Amino acid sequence: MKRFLGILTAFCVLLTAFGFTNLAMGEESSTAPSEQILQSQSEQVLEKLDSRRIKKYKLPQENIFILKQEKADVNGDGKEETVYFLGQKFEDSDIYMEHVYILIENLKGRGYLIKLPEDGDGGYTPDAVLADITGDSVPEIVISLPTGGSGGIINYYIYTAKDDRPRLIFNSQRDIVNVSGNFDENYKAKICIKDPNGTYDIQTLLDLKDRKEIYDELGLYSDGKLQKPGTEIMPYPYGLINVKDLDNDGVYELEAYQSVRGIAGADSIAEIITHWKWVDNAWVVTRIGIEKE
Ligand SMILES: [Ca+2]
Ligand SMILES: [Ca+2]
Repeated sequence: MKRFLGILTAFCVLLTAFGFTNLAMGEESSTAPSEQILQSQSEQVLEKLDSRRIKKYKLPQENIFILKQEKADVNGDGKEETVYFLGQKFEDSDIYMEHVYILIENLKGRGYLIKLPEDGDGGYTPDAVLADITGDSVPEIVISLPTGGSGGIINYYIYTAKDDRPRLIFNSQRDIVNVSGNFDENYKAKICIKDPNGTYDIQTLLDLKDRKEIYDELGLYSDGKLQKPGTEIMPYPYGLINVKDLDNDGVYELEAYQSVRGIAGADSIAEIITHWKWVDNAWVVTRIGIEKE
């Protein structure tokens, strides 16, 4: 069996190991995979899941590959389970996984399949890491699914399998701050950010004078006068989430990045960085930062 080699970075695709990146405390997370990694993964030969398990767990008959597997106590019973991260692709040469699944099986061979939300269960170079985010010393399963579009959008899901009751506790399409805003007079953009709990209600004006030439050319402004009042900015979903112990309490939090675009997709005006912490069975936003691009 191919084993976890101990290369420990969050959301960094492991080139040679099939094991999960099991995030133990004290290790640093890193940034998104590069083009080089995409290429390497396409050359990687993935093992197919055996037909016995495919039948047993009612998986699709065709092309179910083991993307990663790792032994870890994910249900908290004190014994290790085997956690399989599975992907279905239509051609062996594809790097796009149409669907990904989690399969958890105990040492006696009893197990169950976790299906991801159907509207976002595929991706390029999907990855999974194990990390305790809820603070009970039982690791959660953190899945990243790059959508492959020009926006660099990545879907993230976090599952707990505590007591063998699998539950989706983080869904990047749902657990995200609300961002809105529009262009304002004098090459400025107003950005409003609200978190789901209503703790933050931020309004800020972003100075975009450095884009004067292009905005004038596109007819958005003329000598600082907004020509198309009400032109909205375009907040994007997450482009990256790092799993990190941000407050040094021995439990992981999420450091999430989402881009804000201006007049067009290529006009990246700001990056919003939010910190998410699991407290008393719910997500709490503990910080919101805005960086001008
Ligand atoms: Ca946990
Ligand atoms: Ca922490």
